[in-house]
Amino acid sequence: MDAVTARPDVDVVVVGAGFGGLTMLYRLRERGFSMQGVEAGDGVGGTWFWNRYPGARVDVQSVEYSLSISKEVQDEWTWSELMAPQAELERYVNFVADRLDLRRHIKFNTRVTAMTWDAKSATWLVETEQGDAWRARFVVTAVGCLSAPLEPAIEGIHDFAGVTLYTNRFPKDGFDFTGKRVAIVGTGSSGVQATPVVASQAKHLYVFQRSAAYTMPAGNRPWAPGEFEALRENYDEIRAAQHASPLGAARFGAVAIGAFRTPPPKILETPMEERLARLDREGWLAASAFAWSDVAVDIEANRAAQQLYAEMIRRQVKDPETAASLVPHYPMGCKRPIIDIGYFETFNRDNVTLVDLRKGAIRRVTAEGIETEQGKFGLDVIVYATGFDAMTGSLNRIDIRGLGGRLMREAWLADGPRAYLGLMVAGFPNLFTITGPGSPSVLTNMMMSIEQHVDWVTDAIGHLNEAGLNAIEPTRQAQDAWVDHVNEIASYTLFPKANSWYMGANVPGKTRVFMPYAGGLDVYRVKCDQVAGNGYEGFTLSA
Ligand code: NA7
Repeated sequence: MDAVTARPDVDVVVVGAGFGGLTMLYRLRERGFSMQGVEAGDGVGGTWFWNRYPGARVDVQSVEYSLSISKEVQDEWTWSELMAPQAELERYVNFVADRLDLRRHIKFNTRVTAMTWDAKSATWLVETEQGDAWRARFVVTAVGCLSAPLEPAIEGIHDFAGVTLYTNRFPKDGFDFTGKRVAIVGTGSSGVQATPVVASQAKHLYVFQRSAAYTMPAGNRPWAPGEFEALRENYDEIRAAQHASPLGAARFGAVAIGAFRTPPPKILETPMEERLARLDREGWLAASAFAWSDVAVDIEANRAAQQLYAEMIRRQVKDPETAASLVPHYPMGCKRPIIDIGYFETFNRDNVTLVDLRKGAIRRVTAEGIETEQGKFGLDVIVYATGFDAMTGSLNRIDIRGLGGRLMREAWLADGPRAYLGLMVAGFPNLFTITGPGSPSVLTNMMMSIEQHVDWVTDAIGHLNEAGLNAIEPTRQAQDAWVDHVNEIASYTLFPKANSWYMGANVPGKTRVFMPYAGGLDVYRVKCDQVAGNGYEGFTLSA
């Protein structure tokens, strides 16, 4: 195709058909734009399409982890319990796609491999592994923050003669662990959620733990009679509370997230007897970073809360050695908090063994099982719950070439990802990144963050159209100032103190920088609105 004379095939290409991509397509169609959705999987759902492992469940209440863009969708869908499991979320996302008639805009089984900006025609050429090529005025990536799977760097991983499974690409029809000797490698959210379910089926389950996790009971339950119907009547109120919340979620789950901005007492100013009395009264909540106002910002306070957390584990897990191994060694609240259903109790079962890799690491995987410095484990199935190249992985796996042919992943190599508001990247005009690095994204209820980004992007494209303009790009000064601000906010927290995927620390060679914006979705929303209201401050708009 001749770039100079190239004409766009569509106004917008939207990459990804999870909640972000679907919401974007819906909003663009409302405004009359032509569009093409592209999705690597054979169905909609993104995270909820790929992560079909047993026990997978959302960690926000479903009435809040749901789309507010369509009254029909909101009024017609019934959640079956407080926090929906994966299968229900997958049914919901399919319902959304059908009810809003979005499927016809999406080409499935199609993986975008390259996007190239052509400055002369002010268009992107989007190419796929399957040989498609679309030219578009704008591209919106809705590729997810946790969607580029990480293969663990373990020797011999492909030598295993049994069944190898990955939580983030779990078989659609599930897997029956009955009678099997099973290993779960990894104790992040996926490993923790899968453990009790796999343990209930397997002959024996070995949980291979490199870092212990901070996890708490989800407090999930079915609805009381009439409870959901009453909530559905109240959606306006629920949405308003979500909008006012820094997390995009205002209802209480396992922990009192709604109390985020109402300072609770300081643990260091609370005598030990009162700390323990709170533990007796409130259980896990009293052992969380939400219960004390100094735990997230003061390392001494954090250590005090860790002691309460260790005490809670001792109260749950009968074997003292296992209980001690389950206590995390890094500060509380620096990795994404996990909520579970019966995780610690699972270690009281006779058919479950915790393999604490801090006492002897994995040497290699063999045909028969896993060999560690502590001995060999014969296995029939290995389930890897080893995580993702978070926030940037899915973008960096695409050859995104902006002005001057510069590759985005190279632009981000030295200093980590740099983006203005997490929405756009200097040198990459007309490319919007839904829940991109530098936005609140993974620190919030993703559904609210997605909707906020989608609305902002739709308005920005609409504004360019109405003004007869062709291109929008952030200035380097605005981008630098925003990245400095993101880092400054992170420096007030203990987030940078753990080797987390927030920091890129789980990917060998990845630059360590705290990627999401920790200032709260409510504050961020105001900032984005101000930027747009001031004529897209910090952006260059051109004809
Ligand atoms: P996470 O949270 O990144 O967890 C991955 C886990 O796998 C974590 O415990 C890792 O230990 C462990 N891991 C990774 N590589 C290895 C090797 N080579 N050997 C042993 N253990 C390993 O991913 P999840 O899928 O659980 O959750 C991701 C997010 O999805 C979650 O936060 C929710 O927001 C939803 P490590 O901590 O690196 O020592």
